[in-house]
Amino acid sequence: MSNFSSLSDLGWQPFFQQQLSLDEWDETIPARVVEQYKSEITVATEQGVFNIPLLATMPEMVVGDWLLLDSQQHVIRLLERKTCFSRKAAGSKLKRQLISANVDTAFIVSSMNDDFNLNRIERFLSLVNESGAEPIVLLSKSDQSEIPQSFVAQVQALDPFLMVESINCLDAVSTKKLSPWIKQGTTIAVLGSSGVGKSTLINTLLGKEQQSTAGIREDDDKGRHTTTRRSLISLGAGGMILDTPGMREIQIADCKEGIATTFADIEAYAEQCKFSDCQHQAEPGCAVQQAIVSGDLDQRRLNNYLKLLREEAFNSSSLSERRSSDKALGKYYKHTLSEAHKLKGR
Ligand SMILES: Nc1nc2c(ncn2[C@@H]2O[C@H](COP(=O)(O)OP(=O)(O)OP(=O)(O)O)[C@@H](O)[C@H]2O)c(=O)[nH]1
Ligand SMILES: [Mg+2]
Ligand SMILES: [Zn+2]
Repeated sequence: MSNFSSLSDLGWQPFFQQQLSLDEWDETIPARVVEQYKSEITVATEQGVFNIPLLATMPEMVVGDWLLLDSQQHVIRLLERKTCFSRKAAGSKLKRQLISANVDTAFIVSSMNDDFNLNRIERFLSLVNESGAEPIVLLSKSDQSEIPQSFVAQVQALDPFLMVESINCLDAVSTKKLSPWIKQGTTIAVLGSSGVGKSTLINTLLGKEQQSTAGIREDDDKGRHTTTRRSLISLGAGGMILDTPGMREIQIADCKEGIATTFADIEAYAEQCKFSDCQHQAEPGCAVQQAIVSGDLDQRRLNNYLKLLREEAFNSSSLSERRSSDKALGKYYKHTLSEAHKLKGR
């Protein structure tokens, strides 16, 4: 990243500016988290890019966050997030993991080969819709497909208002299509499974090979997890773009509204069901089943909707159980501590 970017180049917007008092505006330095490591974060400011060690007293921060620093580069506070992506942490039933903050637009990339999967696209759409960012589905490797239009049609059939583009990530002429979203002051996240061309797209937009890329497996078109860390990259006056490691089966939690937005068609049918608690299986008067019979709705889409709802309910309840058990544990520690003090005092 070049050393002297304007705040606007870094994605600064009125939403963040409004959070500063006049004193803060005079005395503090806004800084954007562009990379994170175990014990430090990298931030970009108008003065340049540097690392700040993480302390236990600091709030949880994630790539994309805006911080206020004092003149010694100490973190004063974290600004409120405009949008936030999170998922259920891998390998844990109970933890939510932040993926990124303050993303305006999400490119959901899927390649037009054996790795293409509508269920996965709907999963990403739920996550992005929940976050408040605008989703754009990019169907990559248009140069390798003989039937790109049929892939586009399949995705467009999910939602007539969804933005869908087919692109060749290697070709700057093709990626020109994305220019309406590449603009100063905005932040884009590039999401999708490994090998779909996320880093390739970013390199083409940058006009240089900054991010590593690697060929995919020939037998099943899956990628090799080349990108291993999230990094927020400056496109100069074209805003900021976030490269992410491939996420295959991103586990969702706390995502009810995102699912409702993504599957608005099914939710509208469900309003017409005879029973308000209809499960849309074999109940009489089920308008959702009726839509399947009439060919207006795909069984695949309904199955995925029900699956995501079950997963969301399961993960969110484990998260809230964890929150209440954390509270109970806190009380227990306090109680034990005060008992110990009493004992000592005797
Ligand atoms: N022909 C063609 N090849 C592409 C396209 N996009 C990406 N590739 C190739 O696909 C391979 C994987 O691309 P990457 O950019 O590394 O994929 P990625 O999504 O960043 O993968 P991870 O970092 O593993 O998550 C590379 O060999 C790219 O050259 C495309 O639109 N057309
Ligand atoms: Mg990559
Ligand atoms: Zn029903």
